[in-house]
Amino acid sequence: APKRLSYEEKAALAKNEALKRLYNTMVAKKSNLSVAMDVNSTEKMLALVDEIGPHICCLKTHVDVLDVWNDGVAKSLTDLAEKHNFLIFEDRKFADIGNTVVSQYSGGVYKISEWSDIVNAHIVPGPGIVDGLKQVGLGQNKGLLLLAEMSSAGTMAKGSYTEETVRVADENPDFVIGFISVNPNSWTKKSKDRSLVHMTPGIKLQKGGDGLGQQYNDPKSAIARGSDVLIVGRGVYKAEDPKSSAAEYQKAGWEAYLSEL
Ligand code: BMP
Repeated sequence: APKRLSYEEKAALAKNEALKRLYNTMVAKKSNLSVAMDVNSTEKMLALVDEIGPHICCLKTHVDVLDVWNDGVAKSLTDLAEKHNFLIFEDRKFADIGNTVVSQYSGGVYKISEWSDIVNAHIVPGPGIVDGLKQVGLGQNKGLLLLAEMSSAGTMAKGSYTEETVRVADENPDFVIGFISVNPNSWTKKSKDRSLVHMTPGIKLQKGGDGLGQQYNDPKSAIARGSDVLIVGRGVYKAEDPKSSAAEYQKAGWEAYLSEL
């Protein structure tokens, strides 16, 4: 098998500004941790992000679960991103035709393209969804992740569907920066582009599930399966001490990465 590339090597190969920035941030902070701060209170979300900010390379948001949203909240978020040096990934999971996602990405109440660096999309509609999102995001140096696999039980994103995401990514090297994936080593062999990032949700130090389909892997096994960035939600924000939990996941993820090189 070809040797695994370091984050520095991937940064050097990256064709997209946001992707380069992500790898450079990971190297600078020694962090491959992305926290999913899925709390409903905007006030609590901002306070927790300020606490755990030093430990993450990327904040994953679900803007539509927050109880308050306005341009001031967006500004607070981007200020925190600058203060702690992390990227913002809005986990919007776009899934519509190109023309509709143009508006969903740039307009509405959330104006996602104004404050996020990275968004993601399902390829269910076909490649037109990438063309639409690219129309908005490329000129602003944004990046797009494709959902190649999901962490939930019974996911239909598998087999030829997963492989199709590789084809769509290879056709859009300027804008598609990688994948949401769970077991990338099992299907990425055909990918030409070794700069692409694999971001993996469903990570917890204690394996198990949540009673609603989530299936957890630990940091070490996720990295061994080819993941680059570990996404942790409840493992951090439900912990008694979110900051020390984030530090623990940062250390576990980074040691797992170093042991793979
Ligand atoms: P938690 O670690 O609390 O289970 O949170 C996982 C996060 O990752 C959630 O924000 C969820 O929406 C997201 N996610 C996931 O769990 N599985 C996927 O396949 C894709 C996701 O975006």
